[in-house]
Amino acid sequence: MTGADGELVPRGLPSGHDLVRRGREMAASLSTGWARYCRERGVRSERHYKQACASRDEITYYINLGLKSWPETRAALEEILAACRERDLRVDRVSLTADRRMGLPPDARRDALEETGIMFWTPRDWHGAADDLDVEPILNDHAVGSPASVENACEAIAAGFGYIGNLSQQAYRYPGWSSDADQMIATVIGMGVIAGKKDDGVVLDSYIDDGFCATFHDAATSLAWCMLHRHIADDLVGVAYAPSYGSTFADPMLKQAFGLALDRINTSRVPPSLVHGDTNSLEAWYSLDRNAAIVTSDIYFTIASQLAHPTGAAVHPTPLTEPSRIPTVEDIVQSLEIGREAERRARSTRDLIDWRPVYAMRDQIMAGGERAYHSMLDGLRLLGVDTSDPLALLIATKRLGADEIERAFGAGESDSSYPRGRVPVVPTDTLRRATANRQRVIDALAQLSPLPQVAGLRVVAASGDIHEYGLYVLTGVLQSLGCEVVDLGTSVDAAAIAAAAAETAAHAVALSTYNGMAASLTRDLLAEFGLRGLSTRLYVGGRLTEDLHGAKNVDVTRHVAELGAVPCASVEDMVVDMSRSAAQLRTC
Ligand code: B12
Repeated sequence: MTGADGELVPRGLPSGHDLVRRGREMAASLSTGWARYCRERGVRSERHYKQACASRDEITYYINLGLKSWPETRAALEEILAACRERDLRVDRVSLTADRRMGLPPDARRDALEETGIMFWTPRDWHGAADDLDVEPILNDHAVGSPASVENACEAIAAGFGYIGNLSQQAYRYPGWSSDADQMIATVIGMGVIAGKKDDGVVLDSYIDDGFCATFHDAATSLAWCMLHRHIADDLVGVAYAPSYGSTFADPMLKQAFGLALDRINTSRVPPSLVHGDTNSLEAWYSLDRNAAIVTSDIYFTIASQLAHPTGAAVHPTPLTEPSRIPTVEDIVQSLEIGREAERRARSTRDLIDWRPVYAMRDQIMAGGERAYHSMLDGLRLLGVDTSDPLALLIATKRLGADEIERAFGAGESDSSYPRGRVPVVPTDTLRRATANRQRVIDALAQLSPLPQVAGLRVVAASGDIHEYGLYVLTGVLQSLGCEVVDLGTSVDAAAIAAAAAETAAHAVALSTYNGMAASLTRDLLAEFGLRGLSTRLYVGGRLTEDLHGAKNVDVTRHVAELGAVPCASVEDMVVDMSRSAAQLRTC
């Protein structure tokens, strides 16, 4: 795949090394803040504190929180910290989950659609996050990797954030931002800024499940991808790079084996940010009891692995309500309580686990990862990419995309019966789960009487944000029923969806949206239809929520319907409606 300019690496790009130099120069005139959490523990940086905890057999805890603003987030954190003190629970670090608009340069933020997550509007917000409370702030989302990499890196360093993410979001697209080259240029300068602060302990964070690794089918490709990022960060830029992982890993053995493989490639010994709790196994239709069983076993094995092989990564017990809402204060405290209990049991059962099968799987992932990594570098070179230039590598891989990277450079044996043309060395949970989800819907539809008749309908399908598993199920099911699907992929703007609907004379449009702005996005998309004189039926699914009139996370299913679209709780809902209205759809 190439960019709009038809190239894998656009002509006339600046040298990546010059950009790194620029970043380092900016760092030289920036003083590094010292967060309260580190001050109170007498350590220079979080990196050093993590190293110390790992050597003391201490487990540290991580939570995610990102309400709309720092004052609102601070109030919630104060409650969480008070509840933790009262119950003697430990919480060390909080990822301030940012709104996607934080990835846009500051002057473009106000005009973009509001999603969920925190916005830092003023330097006071940044400094407040590092100083107001005794918990270490992390900026995982939408900092380095985004078009606002430089601004966000500088603000975060000045305030005293020790881990600044998120290289993995190199893969993301940002609302209204069309230049992937400018996004990657900003990323390389931002990495240079962080590199300039390496001696102060500042670390470039990368949460790998946010990017291509969320969709690789082979754990060996995921490891190879981390090796490539490590090469770019460590060897070419000179920044301390810390990949962390976890939310897409369900199988405890694979999760721990992958963690140990990541540790093996961590040649600079930078403690990873965290091991994230499994979030993807928690599905909306599960009971909380079932979620509790998943979370407990997941965190137990993660802690057991940290006790046996300490890396300094903080652990994260997933809130049980994860599938349905942004976690409340109570949800988070409950998750920490589960974590503490799991830690007690992991400590008292240290000798119960035989790690040898985990080491065997780690070695398989490592061997496949090495092969895929060399194949990536050799293959990129053959495609004319200067593999000694960090910018060229980032832009070329962004343009290739996860699917093509795995097809072209994956380590598995060729086999056309697999979706990416290769037998995975160690299959990811993502592949297994996606295939099962799709099959479940196909089987449910096959039980209906009469059978839905939608063959021949042309459907434009897109995700308005990064979430793509729902889209994968949707497109696969429609194709299996004989529809012609025009799949636009993820992070697609309303204007682009409407343009595709007009160009292809689509009979229907399917929009998947998760980021908490379902009604606004539906309104914008229907307005774009109006501009083009389209009356195409619009189906909307995913997480139909939005903050409305001061109320948080309101279910906007009714609002979506009132706007004139068809809200869907499931793919089955859409197929049944399409089948009923097939005659009408064909005449529109
Ligand atoms: C996986 C995941 C991610 C991954 C996505 C990886 C990927 N490449 O797809 C990552 C980690 C990257 C991610 C990021 C974010 N996420 Co997320 N994520 C999830 C998670 C864990 C699973 C969602 C999922 O894919 N499920 C699997 C699919 C197959 O099942 P499903 O969602 O139920 O979908 C079914 C139906 O809904 C339907 N469907 C879906 N779309 C459509 C469309 C149509 C037309 C139809 C008919 C049907 C349909 O089909 C599916 C088949 O059964 C959920 C929590 C959870 N456990 O559900 C949070 C969740 C959806 N994420 C959330 C958020 C807020 C985010 C972020 C915005 C966080 C942030 N501030 O950065 C970012 C998005 C950033 C961006 N650039 O857009 C929130 C949404 C909250 C809300 N709206 O109320 C959730 C609920 C987590 C939470 N509790 O806070 N996320």
